[in-house]
Amino acid sequence: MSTGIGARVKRKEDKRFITGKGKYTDDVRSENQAYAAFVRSPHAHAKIKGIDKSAALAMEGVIDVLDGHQLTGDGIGNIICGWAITSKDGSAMNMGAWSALATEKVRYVGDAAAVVIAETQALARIAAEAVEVDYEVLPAVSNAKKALADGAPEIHDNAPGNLIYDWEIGEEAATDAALSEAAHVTEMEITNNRLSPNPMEPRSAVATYDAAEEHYTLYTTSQNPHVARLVLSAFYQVAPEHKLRVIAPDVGGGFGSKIYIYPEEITCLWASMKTNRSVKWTSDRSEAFITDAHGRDHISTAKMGFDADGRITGFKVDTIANFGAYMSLFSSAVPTYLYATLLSGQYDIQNIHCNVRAVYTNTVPVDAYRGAGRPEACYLIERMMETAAREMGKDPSELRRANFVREFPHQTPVIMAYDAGDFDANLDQAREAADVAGFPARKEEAAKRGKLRGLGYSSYIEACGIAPSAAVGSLGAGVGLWESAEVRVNPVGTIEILTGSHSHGQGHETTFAQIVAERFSIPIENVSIVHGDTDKVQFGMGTYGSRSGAVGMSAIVKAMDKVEAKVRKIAAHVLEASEDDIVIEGGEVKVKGTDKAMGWHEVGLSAYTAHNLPPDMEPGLKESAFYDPANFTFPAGAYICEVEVDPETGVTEIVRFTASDDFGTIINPMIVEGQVHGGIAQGIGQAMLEQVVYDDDGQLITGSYMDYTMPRAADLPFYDVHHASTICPNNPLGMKGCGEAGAIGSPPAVINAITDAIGSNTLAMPATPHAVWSALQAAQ
Ligand code: MCN
Repeated sequence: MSTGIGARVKRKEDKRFITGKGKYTDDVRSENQAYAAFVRSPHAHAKIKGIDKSAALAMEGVIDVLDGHQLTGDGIGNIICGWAITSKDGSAMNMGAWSALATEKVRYVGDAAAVVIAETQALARIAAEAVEVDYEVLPAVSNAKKALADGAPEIHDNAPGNLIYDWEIGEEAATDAALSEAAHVTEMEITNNRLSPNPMEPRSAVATYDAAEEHYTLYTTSQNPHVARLVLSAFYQVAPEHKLRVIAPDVGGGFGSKIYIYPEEITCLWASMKTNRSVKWTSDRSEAFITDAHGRDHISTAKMGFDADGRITGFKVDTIANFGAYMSLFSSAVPTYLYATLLSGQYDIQNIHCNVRAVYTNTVPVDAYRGAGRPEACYLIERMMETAAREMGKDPSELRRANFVREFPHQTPVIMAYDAGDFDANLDQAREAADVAGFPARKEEAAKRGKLRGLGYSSYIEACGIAPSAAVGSLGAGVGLWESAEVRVNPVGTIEILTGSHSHGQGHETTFAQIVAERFSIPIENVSIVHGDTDKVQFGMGTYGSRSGAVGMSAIVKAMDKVEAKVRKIAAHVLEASEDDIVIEGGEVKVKGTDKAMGWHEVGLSAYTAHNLPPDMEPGLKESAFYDPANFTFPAGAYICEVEVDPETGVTEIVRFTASDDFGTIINPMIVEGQVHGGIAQGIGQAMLEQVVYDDDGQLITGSYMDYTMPRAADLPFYDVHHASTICPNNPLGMKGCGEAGAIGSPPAVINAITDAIGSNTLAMPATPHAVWSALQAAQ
């Protein structure tokens, strides 16, 4: 059975995961293990007037109680946002100070004012309850629009009116002119609901300080351990890079929420030095709801103008983005370069203008969550397209076709240059698989049963594998967005791949091994993937933005090119042939058209024994590469959702969900389908079930699974997933990312289907039975 590119290889890593043998951060136990529990604010906004630690310190087994003044006094720096956005008036963004332990003020429910270090986790938690923080409660604001209003409580002194930045992209005057001359203008106010990421494994950190070596080791639930080390070292001054090892072992999902360096890891590292103990903290689910970065939370108004033939003439958007109480690591980039730059969708739109105001509120910080900006853009465009089609009496798929980009490369007016795609092919395939032609009959049959049936489309495009580094640097990014890889051929021919990507559910140990096994014609069992340890892997930018395939695997390909070049030289020398005649196949390195061959393992051995190498060749067989792509990749697709609504109750069932995606070259169709299934499940969760709710005082109403509804198996349909691929011209494998597509494309398809069924467009996510029923009543 083939295990190469295109093969449905079962995941190598699943053996340990499904037999309970995974090694997660919370499984790490050090000899001198102590435990941390944070003293968290019950108020959304309050001054800290004093902290009385005496009762907690008096408890037997409590090692120390540490506060923010001690932390800053030791020189630990503030948490930063790593992407500088410049407002349209040229001013820098207003980044308020964020100390890992609050000093003067707490700014959201859950903000930590102190930490208890104790002999057991239970004791640490009990002692944290005994720490008395004297708060002076201040007025709070949780809604972004209200935070911008006159007289709203101000959260950071250096952010007047709670405004972080007021940014724009595109040509406003040209867009206004296009809208004023349009034959039809569709106008909508659209909210993108706030979500909590909820990976299966909660966040965790185990920090150990070795006083003799002045060295720190941090095990943590990170998607990017090298970036964590860089930031911990360069900005938070926890330790110099060569004195800090960060290990992200098995990580049980992240969905973006484990990209960031949170207060807890910083505090554990510092506390391990202060107490000379290994300090462990593991979040429980309640703590995750009030500390893991949330996602989305946009309020937008949008106008889309059309000419008489249904061609889009202009698109104008005004967005308010809720950032929560502090600016998290990549927060500033999400509603700007990951959102507004995607507002052209799959369409040829000459005039686009988008204004974004980023706003502080007394809520958990908001940052990237699966899709990050692109689901918000896609939802906006695809709700507008469907609404416009209804208003103009046009078929929604025909309106889309009238506007599809068909020539590539295509430069949009909002930075992105689409490199390849065939949007018609995806739409055709999805329509056929969804049996759109048979929909009227199904609708009629449903009506006989008293049910309302609806069908909704979404033609999405997204950008992943953010690149190139020079371009993102010019837009304000504080890091490069390349990836590195090292290919180590061992003396007996087995291969270790050291990658800067990090797998936390995406199956890298399998797909990465597939391309290596195919290239060197060796069994996939002979390839292992090493990731997630700054002491093993030279450097890496980690996994987010569906970059590991397009960028991480490309780095492996580049390193394999170098290995192959050396293998050819060695074989040509030993077999006395020309390098050009060497082929690698069937586990051997051969001379084409002859019976002269060496086993793959013999080449490895030759490289290490070095008894018979070409003159001047270095011994050994390991090569590395850093790969910086020339452009993003642009996955795209067409999703069609069909629903049935019970008009008596508003209960909605997704009866059919069809996807046709373009992910370029597909390495492992089974893993890709799994990614699409998971993404769509999260998109359906956003569309129908999930929403973080704060009351006006900043108290979190949805702080547990009793109130925050995660999709369960029974809420989800079977998915019908297809592919219609175009090859990405910007990376050696021709791949496009697949990890976020489902979450980006699916929400508008669901809401378009429900609004089609109920004949009312005034429906916001999540479309709970109550929301659907209310919209239905309002329409009657
Ligand atoms: N792949 C492939 N062929 C393609 C594209 C990808 O076979 N044309 C394979 C890749 O080799 C990889 C997987 O599909 O094994 C996903 O690849 P890619 O799209 O490059 O995404 P990343 O590996 O970079 O993963 C990040 C992406 C993001 S941004 C989020 S958020 C997300 C997601 O992946 N979080 C996840 N999927 C997740 N899946 C799980 N189980 N857990 C998460 O936290």
